[in-house]
Amino acid sequence: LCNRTVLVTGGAGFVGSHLVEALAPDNEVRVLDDFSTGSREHLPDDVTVIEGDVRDPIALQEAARGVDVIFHQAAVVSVSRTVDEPRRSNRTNLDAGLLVLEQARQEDARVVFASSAAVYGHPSELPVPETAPTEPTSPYGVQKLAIDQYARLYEDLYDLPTVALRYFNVYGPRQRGPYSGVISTFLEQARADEPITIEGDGEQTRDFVHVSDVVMANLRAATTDEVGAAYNVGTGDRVSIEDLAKTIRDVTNSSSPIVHKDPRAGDIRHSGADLTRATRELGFEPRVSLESGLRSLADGT
Ligand code: UD2
Repeated sequence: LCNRTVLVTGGAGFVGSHLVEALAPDNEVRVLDDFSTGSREHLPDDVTVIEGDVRDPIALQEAARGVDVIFHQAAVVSVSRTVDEPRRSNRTNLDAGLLVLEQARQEDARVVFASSAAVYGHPSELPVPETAPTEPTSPYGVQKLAIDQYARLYEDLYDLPTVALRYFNVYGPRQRGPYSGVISTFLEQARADEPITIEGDGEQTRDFVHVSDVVMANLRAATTDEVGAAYNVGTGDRVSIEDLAKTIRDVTNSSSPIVHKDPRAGDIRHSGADLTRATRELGFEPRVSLESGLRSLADGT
């Protein structure tokens, strides 16, 4: 993407900041972020920062004025927080998403949405294609599914170009904090030579996709003609949490023991993306293998 004016909501966050970094050299980039979890340190100097809440129509209007593309990454990403606070999280994850769509209509801008594998709940088949039944198991999944469907509908009803990207388990640099995902948790534990804590038997599997590949999917989504659709963003490979723990211990040369605790309530057993549609219609092909992604994380490169 080049010579465009773009808005990244949640641009100071984990995925958002990597996207901003990729866009900034060739585009005029604006970031709307409330810095509740994101950080200014992640942002290049030449981006315009609007500090504000995506739920605030005035802030959004200012941020979106004249843009060609909105990458909507702002969200409450903690699944457990959405379980504790379904209405509050709904305002950020769904109401704000609708506001983004309305603003995009005003500006005639394309919208690329961060959706989630959470829309599938317990997948009915593996790998799971976009056409599989959607039965979320958390408010988070319901909120992401609703916005994913609104995105499609806005293309249908108003001819607004929209794309929803259903992220699987994203990992990479800058992911940290209590809700940040198993890879960053295991890495911290391994580095400190503390026990690596597997929840449950460790036989559950996930499709871990490197944040640089998620950025690539967003860039493709910004130009594809195949709009009004949702695409899986994963790798197509699944790894068990037990194997993940061992690999992380190896790449960090850690002497951490691997221990098991109680399984997480409502945990999804297996999750993996069918990339047929994303490959065919977006030209999306993930490049970073889990092994090399983990190695570079461990080396800090
Ligand atoms: C991911 C997404 C979430 C949502 C969901 C949809 C992340 C960080 N979260 O949740 O936003 O899209 O998929 O289904 O990508 N585990 C351990 N030990 C730990 C931490 C986790 O064993 O210290 C296990 C956990 O029980 C689970 C697996 O690792 O089986 C992955 O956990 P996660 O929180 O990284 O991600 P997930 O798949 O629950």
